[in-house]
Amino acid sequence: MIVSGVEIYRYEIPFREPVTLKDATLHRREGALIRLTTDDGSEGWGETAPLPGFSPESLEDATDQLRATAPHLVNHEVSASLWRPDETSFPELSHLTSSARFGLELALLNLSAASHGLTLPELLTDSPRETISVNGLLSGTLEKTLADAFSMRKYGYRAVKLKIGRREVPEDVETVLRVGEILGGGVSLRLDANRAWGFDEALEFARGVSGIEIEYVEEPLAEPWRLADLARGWDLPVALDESLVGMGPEGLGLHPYARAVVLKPTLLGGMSRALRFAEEAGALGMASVVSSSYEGGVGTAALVALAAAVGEEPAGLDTYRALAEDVIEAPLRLPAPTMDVRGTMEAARKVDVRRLEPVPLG
Ligand code: OSB
Ligand code: MG
Repeated sequence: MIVSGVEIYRYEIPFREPVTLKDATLHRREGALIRLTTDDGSEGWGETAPLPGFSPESLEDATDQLRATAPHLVNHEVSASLWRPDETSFPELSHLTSSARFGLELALLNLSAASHGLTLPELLTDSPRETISVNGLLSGTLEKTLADAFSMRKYGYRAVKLKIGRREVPEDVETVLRVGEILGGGVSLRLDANRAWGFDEALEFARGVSGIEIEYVEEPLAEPWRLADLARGWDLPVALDESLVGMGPEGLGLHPYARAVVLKPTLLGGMSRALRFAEEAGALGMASVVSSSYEGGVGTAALVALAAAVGEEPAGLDTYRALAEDVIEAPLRLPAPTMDVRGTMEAARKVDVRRLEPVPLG
């Protein structure tokens, strides 16, 4: 089969409530969708949505790259061996910014899966999981955090992740202890400090929470090069997130202290790159946690596929609850502690084009 059609669209999805990321407060999620078609009628969608504060590229830059690059995919052969395309099979994609590469690669993968009668996870691996677990996200006031922790335990979440580092350390310690009490032993507790702390604050935190079990803390340090030192001096496991951006999968070997890696394909530069990170992490004994960058339904479904291919760690997809609506006809079944993989793939194929604004090609 041969790629015969390329379209690019812009979308805007309002957030239920404003979302504050780094210094920016966002009222809506904006991004681009790519649709590739073959002349037998198969289609594949991809999503490019740089995340303000986290992606170095703007949506304008990424969209310009899509407009310039997507037309070169026309007449490309869509073979089944397309699974995990790498730089050599698609040199057109190698120079792109991360979000643009994620989007175009995803459109190609989805097209390849569709034209071979496979689901995306089946294209990625021989025996994908049928359901995946989702990691509940806790943030906001203490009252809201405790109430949400209570319901997440009740609804059967296997893991929750609490954002820390935005208050004084003693307040974070207090929150973590109380959340830990509510969760009891059955729900794994993950923490994310987004590089908020100095070395001494991190140590103070570790001493404060030493009584309870914590799966890992993502990126505790404002000076990430001191992570190895910290990992030696405190008895909390560390997970890498921001540190992976700008590092190749082969660089993971330099961080043997890490318990887990948080894989965000929109920020890392695509599905195949995230898969290579997961492979390398596995070889080093680290867990791989697939995680979102506030994608819409098309991108989030791709993360579900990746999680189904990568392993059994609960995936960080709870950001989807922040979206008030979606560009697919039937929104994904989130928030939820687990997701049906096949149903998710079907839902993500039906994009409501009326909600999109066409972008002229370059
Ligand atoms: O810090 O992990 C983060 C989403 C966008 C930007 C940064 C982050 C996140 C998430 C995703 O937390 C949700 C998750 O990992 O559970
Ligand atoms: Mg993080």
